Amino acid sequence: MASKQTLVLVAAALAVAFLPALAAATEHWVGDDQGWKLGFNYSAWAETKEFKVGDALVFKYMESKHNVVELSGADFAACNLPAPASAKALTTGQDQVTLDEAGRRWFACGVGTHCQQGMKVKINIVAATEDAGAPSVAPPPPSSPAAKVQACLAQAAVTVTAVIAAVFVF
Ligand SMILES: *[C@@H]1O[C@H](CO)[C@@H](O)[C@H](O)[C@H]1NC(C)=O
Ligand SMILES: [Cu+2]
Repeated sequence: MASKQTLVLVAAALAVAFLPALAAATEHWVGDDQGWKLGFNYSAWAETKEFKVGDALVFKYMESKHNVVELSGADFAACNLPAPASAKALTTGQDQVTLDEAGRRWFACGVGTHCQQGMKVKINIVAATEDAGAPSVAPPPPSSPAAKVQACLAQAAVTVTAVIAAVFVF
């Protein structure tokens, strides 16, 4: 019996721990449906997004035409690219980059003069918890059914945890 209660407690605790994380992680398709290409303003694109620790970037492009290189801020500004054929370039045509810590990261296309032509993007990554109160990142009010269900689940998990904890204590 005790083990059953323990299982329930563990399940509830896991639900509480992971629901917010699942809700928060976002995959940002760079350029949205336009992908990674010439003639697109990625600075303007990045300004409309919020990048949080745990999110990921996905660069989607034709691998014969472009690639992705990560640069320092100074190299980014000057479009100083790594040596050609550098192993640093991402070249699959659908490259995923996890944003695993807060700070700035700089990416560009390493082909020809694409970087000079504006095929570059600076990403500002904020801590996942730091901005919870900011209006621009507040979760939408639970108007959608999915959000309601999620809010409900989280609340239920908290309640279950509290009840079980009470059972253990008393
Ligand atoms: C891209 O957008 C940014 C921000 O909206 C703007 O400042 C910049 O001039 C644009 N660049 C080009 C090449 O249009
Ligand atoms: Cu390119």
